[in-house]
Amino acid sequence: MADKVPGPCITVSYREYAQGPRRAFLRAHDERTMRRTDVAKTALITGITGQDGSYLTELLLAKGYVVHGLIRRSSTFNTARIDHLYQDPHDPGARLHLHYGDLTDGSRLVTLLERIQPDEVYNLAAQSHVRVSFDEPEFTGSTTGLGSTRLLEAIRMVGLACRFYQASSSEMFGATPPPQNEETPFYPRSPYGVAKVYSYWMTRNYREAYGLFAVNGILFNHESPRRGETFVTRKIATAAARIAAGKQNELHLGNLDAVRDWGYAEEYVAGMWQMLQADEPDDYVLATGTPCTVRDFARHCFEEVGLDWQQYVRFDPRYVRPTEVDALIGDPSKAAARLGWRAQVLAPELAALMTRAETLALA
Ligand code: NAP
Ligand code: G4F
Repeated sequence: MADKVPGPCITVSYREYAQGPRRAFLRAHDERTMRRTDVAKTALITGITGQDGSYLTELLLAKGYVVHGLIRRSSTFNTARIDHLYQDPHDPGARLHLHYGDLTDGSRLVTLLERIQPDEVYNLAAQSHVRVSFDEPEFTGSTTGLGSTRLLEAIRMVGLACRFYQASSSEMFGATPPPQNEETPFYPRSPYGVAKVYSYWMTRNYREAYGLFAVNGILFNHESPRRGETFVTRKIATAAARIAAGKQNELHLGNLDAVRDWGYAEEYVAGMWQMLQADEPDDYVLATGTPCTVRDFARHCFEEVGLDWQQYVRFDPRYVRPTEVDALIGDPSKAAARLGWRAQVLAPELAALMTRAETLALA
């Protein structure tokens, strides 16, 4: 008796499946990989319109992948970060394809996966703003938490032997003091952090229960000129450039004492890809290993435009969180040793490059 478990085109015997779903998954994966050696790999990215999604798309297209992206239907266009990568779907050589869908819509994920048959799935979609998660805890739980389960379960239901990347976060460490690495206990301090911890464990559970090649990238803060405007680094860089250009007078911020480990997003998406190329699925921290306060990041940005930050920054309690994460400083030594991944750009250079980009955009 042959059962369609777990590959859509690969059958394994019931006896083999009875020996363990992990073994069946692995054999199906080996067969699928062998059949596909002569063709380009296919990836599905959720959150393709976000900061990381846009850099990852560039990276995968440059590597020859066919890239499919999940985008949310909205009444205005939300594809600004990937517009420069647009390819006419009528072009037979097009390698970037966008599909409407949402992580809150599980049946859509099933039909899409069935059609796309990806080799790699990068789950980057999330309500990713920590402060907003206190205002919208239920929506954050549904997208940032359950969304990952819907996607993992869709992969299992379709029977795909793909590789799966979960965008886990240093926010999961929360109140646990630094340095934080893969062994550090989680103590989340926001609905966002709690939802990410749930997704982290669901990813591990699908790895252990079904043998899925599923990994958690535990990424510390990473920024770029494409960062959302309300995250603190982009907010500061934009304000510094605008104040220098005479277009703004003040910048209102919350907690200046918070310590973060800020790196450059383009380098971090390369680490995501490296995790999915490893021989075995495992979880990795990506970080620079160096601390910087919000205050110092502001100083670096204002210095780039020749101003003293203290003359322009004002405190506004509306940006203070009900529970704060005081200090996140990552220990990326496992990723360095096993993947050869290392961050090159540190906070002072990052602040300067982001502020220069804002200044250029104003010109
Ligand atoms: P981002 O810029 O906020 O992008 C989030 C993406 O998720 C956007 O494409 C957004 O679509 C999409 N999205 C939100 N809700 C969705 C839903 N219900 N269904 C489908 N798509 C949805 O985030 P990012 O900075 O690129 O981060 C990528 C991932 O890494 C996120 O999961 C984030 O939580 C995680 N992470 C980020 C960092 C960091 O420092 N950047 C660190 C650790 C972990 P729209 O464009 O339509 O809003
Ligand atoms: O830029 P933030 O909003 O980033 P946060 O909360 O660290 O979260 C980001 O990094 C996580 C990884 O650790 C990701 F998982 C998450 O998706 C997101 O990308 O705030 C950074 C710090 C906080 O301590 C905040 O309290 O800056 C402080 N802050 C001070 N004034 C402010 C402000 N944050 C924001 N957004 N806006 C302010 O005016």
